Amino acid sequence: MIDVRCSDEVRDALESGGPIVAMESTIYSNLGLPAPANGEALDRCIAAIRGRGAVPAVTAVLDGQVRVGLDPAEHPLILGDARKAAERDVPVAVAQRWDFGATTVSASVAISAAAGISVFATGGLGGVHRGAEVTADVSADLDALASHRVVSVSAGAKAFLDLPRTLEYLETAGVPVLGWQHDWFPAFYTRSSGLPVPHRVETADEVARTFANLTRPSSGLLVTVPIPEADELDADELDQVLEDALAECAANGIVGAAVTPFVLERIGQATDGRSVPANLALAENNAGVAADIAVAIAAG
Ligand code: PSU
Ligand code: MN
Repeated sequence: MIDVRCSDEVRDALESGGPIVAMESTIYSNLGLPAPANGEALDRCIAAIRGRGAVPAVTAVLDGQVRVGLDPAEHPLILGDARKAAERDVPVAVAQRWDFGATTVSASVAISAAAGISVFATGGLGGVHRGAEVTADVSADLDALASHRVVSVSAGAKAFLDLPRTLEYLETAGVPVLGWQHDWFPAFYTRSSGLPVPHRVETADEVARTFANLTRPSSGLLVTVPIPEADELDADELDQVLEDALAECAANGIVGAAVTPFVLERIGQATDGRSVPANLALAENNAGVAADIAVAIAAG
């Protein structure tokens, strides 16, 4: 099993059974948000988690070490150039002593489970890519949700993915999908994809009770939180941007792990930066909801 180095604060919380919210590092690196929004996102998510009574625990591979919980002085290390580390890359990043392996959702969920952390917050989840019937491009995030006993909180998944198939995958994999005070699966920048969520929940206690009653010893659940109304973007405008970005990927042979960072960059450019504040707002909102859930789980 992987050897995880926790910060003192995270270790203390683990020992006392206190609430902890794990975070990924890809969204804060150059593969996720542009500077300086990435640093602001990190600060706001951490503040949201602390403000709701939980301990934030950023995950990353630094200098070949799997880390959970960073000292603020170390934050600059995750705001720059990164190598993307999905779950399967983590052992390689350790063996080869990568300077900075930026954890995706799948890596973060796996590391959370290894550390004994029950709740993880992110912005958007990876999923089944459009055209996956040909490319077989299905994010490892989905398998990780099915394989580790962790609650993941996200604003659904971006509309450049195949959202109906993403929901089908989660159903097949036995992952409960709970809509946070909302009936629809969110599409990241927009509150609704038009697809209903299988179940709606109103409170963190409901999530905690669902988590306590999962039927499998090591599978997780997904809580989908819609972006706050005031921060939502226009769906029609985004559709066009996504079509164009995906066509550009196809034309330039951009495939596999490179697709998501490429499309994210194009969305940022095409929406003239308006996608960035929206991304920050939803990530911060998710972090707060995740903290409430962690508090409810810790209260047992
Ligand atoms: N979706 C976003 N922003 C992101 C990602 C996804 O809106 O930064 C990142 C997350 O780290 C996610 C990863 O786990 O991309 C999924 O990549 P892939 O599609 O290659 O599995
Ligand atoms: Mn992929």
